[in-house]
Amino acid sequence: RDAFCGIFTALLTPMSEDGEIDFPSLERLVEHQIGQGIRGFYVGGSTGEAFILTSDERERILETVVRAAAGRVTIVAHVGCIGTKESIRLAKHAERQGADAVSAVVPFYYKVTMKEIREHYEAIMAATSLPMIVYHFPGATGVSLTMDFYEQLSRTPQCIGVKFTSLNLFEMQQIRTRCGKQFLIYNGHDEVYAGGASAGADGAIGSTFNMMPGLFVRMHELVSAEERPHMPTLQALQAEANEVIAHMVQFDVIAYEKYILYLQGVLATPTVRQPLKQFTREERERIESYYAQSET
Ligand code: HMN
Repeated sequence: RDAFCGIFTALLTPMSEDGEIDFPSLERLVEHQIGQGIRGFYVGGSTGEAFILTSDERERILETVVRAAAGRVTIVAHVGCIGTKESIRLAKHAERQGADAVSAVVPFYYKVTMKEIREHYEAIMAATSLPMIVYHFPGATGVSLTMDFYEQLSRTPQCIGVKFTSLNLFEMQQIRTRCGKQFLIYNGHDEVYAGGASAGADGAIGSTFNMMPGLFVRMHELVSAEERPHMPTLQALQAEANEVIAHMVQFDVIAYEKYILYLQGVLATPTVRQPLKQFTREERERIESYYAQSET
């Protein structure tokens, strides 16, 4: 269980200027992250631009990350697609590659009921022996999962938890109560990590950990310590992270994080894939002058 608690970086997918995957930068990003205390990687999620990659690309990204991480951290492969068949294909590939768990976004676009959604997860689980982490992101999928859904799925030992990307911490707390202590909850909105931890989250999966893993690793240490966390320190760390996040959300999350890692020399280019918006020169200058100001 320990291997699944903690800070998981939702990895970006570095790209070259023509929008093709930049594997050397991906390896550099993996290396840059490991050693900063993260527990693992969430590979090929929203931050990884999964839904605008081909399945072959998703497979090659996972292979690269597994190879580069070389057993040093836990690997969760996001295999979710809007269809069950393709999700199963990716899940089987993840198992062959040696991922530690799979995760799948709630199927979106076609309107199905909780029953079909549950059967979708059951079919993916039946296809491999890997643990499953449900990916709940109502803001993107438009699907709100019910408490009965969580409770039923959590009775299947193979379904080990949920990545909860919502600001509704009341609902997060209810999942904790309804599904029991064993069921892992990952906070998904980095700006409320400290709140999510007090609502019962065992860890977090987030995109901003690409840019600032250390802050969240420190917060995780504070909230997991035996004694009561030092609240002023916890609040100050969350405030520090949120200052960056408040600036970032005025732009686009993925492009912003790539741009910062590009400035830091980790990525070779800050390119995102079409149809995502590339930053204009004016936007780049605004970001650079913000950081130049905060350094002075
Ligand atoms: C993933 O699947 O890649 C992520 O874990 C997504 C993650 O939950 C992020 N959500 C979005 O980008 C919509 C957050 O880290 C988010 O970027 C952050 O909380 C800022 O809003």
